[in-house]
Amino acid sequence: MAMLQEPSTLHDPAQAIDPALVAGKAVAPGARRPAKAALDAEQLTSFHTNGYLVIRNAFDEATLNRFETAARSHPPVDQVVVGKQYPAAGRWTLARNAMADPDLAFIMATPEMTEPMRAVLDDDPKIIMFAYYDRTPGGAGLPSHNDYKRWRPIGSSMRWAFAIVPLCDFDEEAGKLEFVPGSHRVAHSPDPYAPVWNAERPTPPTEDQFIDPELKRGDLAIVDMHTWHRAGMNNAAHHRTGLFTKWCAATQPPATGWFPFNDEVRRALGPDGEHVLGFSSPLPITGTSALLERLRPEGGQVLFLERDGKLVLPAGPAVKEGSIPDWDEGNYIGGLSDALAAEVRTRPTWMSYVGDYPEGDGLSRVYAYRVPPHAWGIHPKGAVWLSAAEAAARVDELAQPWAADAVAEWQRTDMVRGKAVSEATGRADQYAC
Ligand SMILES: O=C(O)CCC(=O)C(=O)O
Ligand SMILES: [Fe+2]
Repeated sequence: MAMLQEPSTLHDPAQAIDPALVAGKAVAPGARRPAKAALDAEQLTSFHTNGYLVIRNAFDEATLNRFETAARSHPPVDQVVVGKQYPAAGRWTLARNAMADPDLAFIMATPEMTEPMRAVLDDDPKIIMFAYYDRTPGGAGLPSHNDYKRWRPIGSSMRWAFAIVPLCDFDEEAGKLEFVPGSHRVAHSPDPYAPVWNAERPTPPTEDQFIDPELKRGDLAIVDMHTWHRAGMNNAAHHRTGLFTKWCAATQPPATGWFPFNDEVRRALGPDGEHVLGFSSPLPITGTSALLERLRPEGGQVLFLERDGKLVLPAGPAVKEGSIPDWDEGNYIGGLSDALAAEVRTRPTWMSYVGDYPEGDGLSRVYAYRVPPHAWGIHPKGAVWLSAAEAAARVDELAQPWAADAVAEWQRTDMVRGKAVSEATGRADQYAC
């Protein structure tokens, strides 16, 4: 079967550095063009070799103060800490749509932030999440982990990186943030049967492999999606605070779909900055739809169901699954998968986000799966399999007028997609499928 892309070498330190990239290429319309290259070749090589890079004093005091003053004016309680009230010992966050304050959001659109991210991602950088973390005195640290998570909107892109700005020194007292150099080398390979990519299971590091990068207030730490890290507990008398952000390559969206930011967050980024947000909408996501594709010699065909003279995509609800108590939302694969099992008697082992399309008073989040040739197959009553061109030609018969566009979007060959799973599947195996 033809491969749509060559195997990725993002995590291969030997990858050639594109000189145009170092010069800051591909600045999107409306993006601020940096006065000089964001990262030099040595910094880029260091990021790809070690899986992290620290830019010292990346932000000036005026910028840090503006963000910090705004953060202090909002209680960092966007995430409930069960049985506790701020500022009891714990980790408190200001995140999600609570970031809709220009004095919090502006920092995400500064060239000091976006241009290093553009360089390491080798693409337009898009915000997946941004949060202010406040680990109060006595707050517990985090054990060794990596954050590539197939069930999370903030972890399932195939190319993303953390960008962290400490607002105090992350030292022995306040709690270090430590990395394992080289632990990001997780092979990515194209799935043999579908236009999606697979990440290998990582080898967990041992505790003696961590190094302390000695992060200080105002530094920018950029950390690869697969790099193992751990955080110490806060033994200081002061709060351990910082800006924690995740960015993905524009052509490699989260496989679960984006965290649904509202338009206030987009507006808070300002007219010159709003393009850096991966997704926002004033409409809620109220449903899901599936593109179940089979491959024929003439190309991909997607399953429609003939219902009352119309051609309908198999659909489901948009259920907040809650099988894993993470704070992000946007992964609706669990409910869609249950609906597919009921309606067409199949339960795809993974699904991949395609887009969000208007339906009723909200949006339908669309996921795709390609049925492999060795599958038993999907043969529901009223099945009509259409190519993108056939769907476009029969648009008057489509119950969802956008369905042909969604098929064409799924069949684009310039995107790199991952395999997302429901939270329940991720719970059973973090590296499932
Ligand atoms: O608290 C820290 O410094 C680390 C945070 C972290 O690992 C995470 O948010 O994934
Ligand atoms: Fe983490």
